[in-house]
Amino acid sequence: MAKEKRRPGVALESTIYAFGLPYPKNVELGWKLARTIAAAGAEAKTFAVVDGELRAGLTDGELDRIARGAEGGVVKLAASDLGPAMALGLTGATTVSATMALARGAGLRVFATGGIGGVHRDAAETFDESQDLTALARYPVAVVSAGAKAVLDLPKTVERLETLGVPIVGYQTAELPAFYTRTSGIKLALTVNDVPTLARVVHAHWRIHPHVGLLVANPIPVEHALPQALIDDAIARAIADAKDAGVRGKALTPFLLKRLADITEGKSVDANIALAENNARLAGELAVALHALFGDDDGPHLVRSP
Ligand code: PSU
Ligand code: MN
Repeated sequence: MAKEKRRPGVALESTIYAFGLPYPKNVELGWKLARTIAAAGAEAKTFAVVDGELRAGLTDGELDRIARGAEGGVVKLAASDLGPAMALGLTGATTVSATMALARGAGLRVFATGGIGGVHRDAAETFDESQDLTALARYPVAVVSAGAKAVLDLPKTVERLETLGVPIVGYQTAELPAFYTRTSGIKLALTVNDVPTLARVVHAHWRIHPHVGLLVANPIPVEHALPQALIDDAIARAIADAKDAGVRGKALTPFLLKRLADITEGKSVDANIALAENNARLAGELAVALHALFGDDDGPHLVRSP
């Protein structure tokens, strides 16, 4: 069979729908992200596991089923959960790590999400660090996100990415964005201001490190950013509530996002939707620009001898 020609495409995760946003706003966001990516000239593919089958692209019915989350028997899948989920016929939403693990196999180099997982604030005691971090070091995908979720310890998250050798590229920002807000006080070593330059950075990175991902940090649009005091207070309350309720591990991130939505009366949900859309737009543009640089050529171009 002739090798299928690659087309610019963007991977989307499904945990943001199943465990990050309320129904039916999550389904509507799924449709919206697909339209945004199409408008940029690329094709969106949402990843999930449906009855044990790996999917790159979901029907409307499947998206709806995934978006109902735990109530519909949907489980949360990190990269390490994929094999067991296939073998056992589970239906699950893919996190950033699981989506990264699958994206290149589906011909996709670019992935849009809201914010990656990272090092939790009490990690010194709990050791709770998201598999998203090791996935970035392991799978060659450019992940466009609004930084890491603000409920995390952002300085530790940045340090861990540095240890893992994952470049963080600020898009039109010199600071790591903090998901609901544009700034974190954490200066980035690398800023690019336009998509062609971003594509050249990603392309050059893969000449040297063909198997390592990148994090593109794209701040929430100014008009959708939440006031710093409002979100700081809400996060402190949500984390205290999680401690009181003894929530840990896989359940922690979904619990915190749900509490933030309640405490902010939906403002965190609106901000999350706005930043996800903003990331989808940049990811679509990046996918098109990278396609022009790579064409169908997916091989590494290593250091040349004189
Ligand atoms: N970003 C969002 N909402 C989310 C997530 C990220 O805006 O729900 C999800 C992603 O799927 C990410 C996961 O991979 O949270 C991280 O979970 P954990 O901390 O358990 O690794
Ligand atoms: Mn965790």
